[in-house]
Amino acid sequence: MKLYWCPKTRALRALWMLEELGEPYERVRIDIRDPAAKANPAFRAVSPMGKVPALEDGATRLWDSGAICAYLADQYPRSGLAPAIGAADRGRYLQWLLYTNSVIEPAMAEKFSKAPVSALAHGWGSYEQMLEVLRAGLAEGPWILGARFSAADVMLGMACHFMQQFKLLDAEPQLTGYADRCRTRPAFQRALAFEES
Ligand SMILES: N[C@@H](CCC(=O)N[C@@H](CS)C(=O)NCC(=O)O)C(=O)O
Repeated sequence: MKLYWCPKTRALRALWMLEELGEPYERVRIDIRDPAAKANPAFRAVSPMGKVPALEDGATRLWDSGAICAYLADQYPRSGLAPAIGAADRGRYLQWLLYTNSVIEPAMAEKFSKAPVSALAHGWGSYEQMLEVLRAGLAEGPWILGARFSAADVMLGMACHFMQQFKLLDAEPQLTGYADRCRTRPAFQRALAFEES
């Protein structure tokens, strides 16, 4: 497998996921702020929008962090990072796996661009609703599926990590506690170390 990535981007989600997975992979660094690097044809064949993370696994090409986490967890089931199809918590897993890109990110973009909120019409409701539902989902913990860590925690945990870094969770002890737990995972620490190398 080949991961196209760039430090200080959403690619950290895929890096953490691959480190949790423990399968061999190659990291290809693409500076997305450099137009020449972004135009790299091998990269663009995997990532048509020129975005990171992007993953190549044989003939499979993915260019979205959520899709990459979903794919890896299912493709490598021995990692135990996804409940199997038919398992009782499969539905809950899928719901939360998609929450970061379908609800957290658009709600944040709306809030910080000061775009008009239309909680009824927009699939992500509102920023406040997004936080309230996430809090409720994590009420039992320690992970979003309870005792079991999964790829859904990679997506949600990284979202909380970034929100905390941007000082958006100062009044959210439950969500900062979750981000802290995520950061203690050795795979998270390894992914972070690649960013700094
Ligand atoms: N939905 C995508 C978004 C990826 C994305 O927007 N990545 C940004 C970096 S955080 C990027 O590559 N931007 C470069 C560009 O659009 O030119 C995902 O979750 O992977």
